[in-house]
Amino acid sequence: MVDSTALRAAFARRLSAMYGTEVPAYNTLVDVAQEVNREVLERMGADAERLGSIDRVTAERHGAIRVGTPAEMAQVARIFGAMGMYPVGYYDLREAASSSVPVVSTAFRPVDEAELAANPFRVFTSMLVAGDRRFFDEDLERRLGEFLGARRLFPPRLLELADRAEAEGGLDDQAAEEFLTLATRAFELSREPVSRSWYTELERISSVAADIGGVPSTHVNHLTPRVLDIDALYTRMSERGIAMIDAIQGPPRWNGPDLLLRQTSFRALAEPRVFREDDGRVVEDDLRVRFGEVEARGIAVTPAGRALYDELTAELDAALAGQRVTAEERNTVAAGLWEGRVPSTEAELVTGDLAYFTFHTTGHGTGTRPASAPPADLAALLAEGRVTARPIVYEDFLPRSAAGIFQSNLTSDGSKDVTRAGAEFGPEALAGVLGRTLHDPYELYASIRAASLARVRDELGLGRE
Ligand code: OOG
Ligand code: NI
Repeated sequence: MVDSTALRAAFARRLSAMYGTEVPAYNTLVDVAQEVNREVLERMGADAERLGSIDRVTAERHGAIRVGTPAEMAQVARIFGAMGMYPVGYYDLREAASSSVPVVSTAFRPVDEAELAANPFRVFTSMLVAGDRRFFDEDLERRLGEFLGARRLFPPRLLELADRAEAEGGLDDQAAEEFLTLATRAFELSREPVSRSWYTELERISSVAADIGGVPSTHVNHLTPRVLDIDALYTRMSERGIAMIDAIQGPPRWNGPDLLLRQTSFRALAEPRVFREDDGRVVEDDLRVRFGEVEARGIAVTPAGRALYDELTAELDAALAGQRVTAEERNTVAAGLWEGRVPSTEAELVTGDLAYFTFHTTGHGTGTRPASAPPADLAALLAEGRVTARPIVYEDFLPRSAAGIFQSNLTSDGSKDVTRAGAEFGPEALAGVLGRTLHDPYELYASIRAASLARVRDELGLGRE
């Protein structure tokens, strides 16, 4: 029996091998990330593994895919469900300033602590909102519906195996092999001809819409390795002559713990694609839609921590409004803001309830009362050294960075008619499409924290709260 954890790990490896043959620069990115990770491990020892073992980090990837309809989204949920990946979080990229990205998104990922530790593979998945009048008029919505309704992204056999795997917790060896082969193939770049006029019509509105709705199949948009020092990686990729986007997205490099998520990418590459012209001729041309991204993950923050992050981001924008600054200058201003306002130690993040941690007994009571009963409150337990805190890594995404990633790789500005009202499509609607719970990331982090506190109370004989 190949269980869902093993299916997920194997699928991540196969996608990685497949994407490496399709986009060789991805292999360079993975090589450089691993080189940097080895150096960080040598330099920092055990501290380098504070946010995940080196084995986890080395294997860790996120993918991004884009689908066109609720029916396709529901099928994706079944395929990932087979691999123990469930929808977490809601991202509305339509709202991103001035951008023409007519999608809403979620991330499929494991939700349990042990599953995340075994293999945290996650896939950022976006769905076109064809009913949004800021982007598509009624006629185009109808034609999109016809085009998308006529294509089949996932063969019935793949979906059947997915359902079986989810119901039974895995597949036998032969069925697992078939499932993995079909699932990987579904995300390969297709050689099927793309209608030039249809693609171009959609591209005028949004290159993301064209990438999704202009082609008869789907594909991985990018696959992202994790790196322990993204600043070092950025410099090294540039030295290798790979054109990176201007900046590292997310929190700045600063003098304190890594929080949330920092990401950067290299620019979309021209890839050969087959087109059918209006006169019926089939020609080879190229498209720039796929790219390589890399990320450094930090500690998950609580709602209060996130509010602080958003506030500092808004202040940074205000401070730099109308100025042309380099990425380095921007980082300096951001780091300055952070240093005054964000605690620079994990201990203060714990006491300020700004970030998520798990708690563990240390087996000793240093401090002043080694033989006495442990104090009941967490702050005292930490102060006495009876309990230690370990950070919980951020497993999710940042909408602004996601918008930035989309944006930096669009080939056309597209057009968005902001005078029209957008279509309502919130988290409840997305959950309805998925036919499953759309998990709230904060609740997941909080429950991992709560489970660790319950263990601490048991181990110290403190009784339940
Ligand atoms: C997804 C962009 C978002 C991230 O890492 O924030 C994303 C896409 O381009 O389809 O992958
Ligand atoms: Ni990404």
